[in-house]
Amino acid sequence: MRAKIRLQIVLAGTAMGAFVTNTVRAKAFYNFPTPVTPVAEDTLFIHDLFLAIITVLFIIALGVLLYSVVRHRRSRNPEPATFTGPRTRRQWMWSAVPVLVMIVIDYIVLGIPSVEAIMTLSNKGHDRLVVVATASQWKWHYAYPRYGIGFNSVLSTPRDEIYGNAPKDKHFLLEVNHPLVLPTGEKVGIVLKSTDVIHGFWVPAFGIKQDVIPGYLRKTWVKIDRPGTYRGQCSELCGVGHSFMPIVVVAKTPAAFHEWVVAEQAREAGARAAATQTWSRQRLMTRGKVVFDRNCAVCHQASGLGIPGTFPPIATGHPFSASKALLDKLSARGFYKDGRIVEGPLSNHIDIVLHGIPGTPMPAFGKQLNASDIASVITYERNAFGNRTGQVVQPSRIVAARRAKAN
Ligand code: HEC
Ligand SMILES: [Cu+2]
Repeated sequence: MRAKIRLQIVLAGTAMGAFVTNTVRAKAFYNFPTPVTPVAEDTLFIHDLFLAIITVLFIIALGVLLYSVVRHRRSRNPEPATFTGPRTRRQWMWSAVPVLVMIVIDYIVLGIPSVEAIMTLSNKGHDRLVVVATASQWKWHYAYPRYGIGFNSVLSTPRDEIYGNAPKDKHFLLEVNHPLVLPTGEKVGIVLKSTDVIHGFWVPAFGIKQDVIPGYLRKTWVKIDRPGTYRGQCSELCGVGHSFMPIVVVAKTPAAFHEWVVAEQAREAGARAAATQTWSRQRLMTRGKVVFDRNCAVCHQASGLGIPGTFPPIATGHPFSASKALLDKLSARGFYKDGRIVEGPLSNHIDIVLHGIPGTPMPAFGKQLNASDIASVITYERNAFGNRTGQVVQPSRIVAARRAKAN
């Protein structure tokens, strides 16, 4: 009997020992990712401190419990105690001391670092750079007002991996066509906006998880220690594409960052220049497919068949079964009288892509895509998926449509 109990204690002790060494080593396994910002460092520090304290308390409490079970087991002391609460001074001590210990732990040992961490998080100091991150169903748009650049950042995981037809990459669903690029060692303010529903900006290595609320401006900040690629995800369930809007941040040294800014400005200037050229049909179609797959397929599907009830098909001959409210909005613009996108007038098509369809999930792409991309995607929609209008839209027409609406 005795030997058995002793064995149990030894086993429990070993398990606990393994647990403790594991938490100590956890850094290398399933702990937080290595922190790279002051906020993340504070968070990890508090987490480790808390874990160390509760591990010690847990061992003490479990030890006392096991000791009592063995020491006062029935076979040794069949008289049950009749304890009715603290009476003597000593009994009061036994009750008061743990309460005091908890107060010290909660309000001092953990309280002070916690308040400090919250103050770090709400640092109002000067930002060397401000970027605006705009969340929409289901992508991010990053703008750098100071440099006049901005771009969409959309999932780049191939569809075959998503649908299980190809082996999954190491960064499955955590890869984008165009990451957010930030300089290291500088305080960067990140202003967060949403164009539709609540999204969440979450990058674990930064220790940041900020809800993005439509109609409000939220702000957070980072000061990244070292160059690298940091991956995160939208952390608020925001619709069917919720898992398809990761956040990828590439941190570069300030010098490399400025090189990137210059290259990016040149790329955007190139795109603006391209918008003044006349594009061949082939060029529009090739670019249009890329733009469609990146920006439209999340809803209208790469097949162009849409999703009944929610997202209308683009492909010809597929009627859209949806609520009257949704259908009315389309028929008001000449779309979907009998399930053919090609019957929608071109000028309305342009208007829909530029300005979206208010009151529906169809987003306004006017500020997210450049004129060439919008011209390409409209040309593509009107000439792919069995749609044979033969119509070609030049970027200059989009530039003009934008201007007309702006006035
Ligand atoms: C977030 C989901 C979503 C995305 C992304 C999206 N759409 Fe739509 N789109 C919709 C919905 C919903 C409607 C239908 C609205 C209604 O019923 O009034 C629609 C309607 C349309 C229509 C008119 C109806 C039709 O199918 O003929 C066109 C054209 C269109 N979208 C083009 C685009 C293009 C081009 C893109 C990409 C640049 C795109 N959409 C991206 C949701 C989306
Ligand atoms: Cu989201």
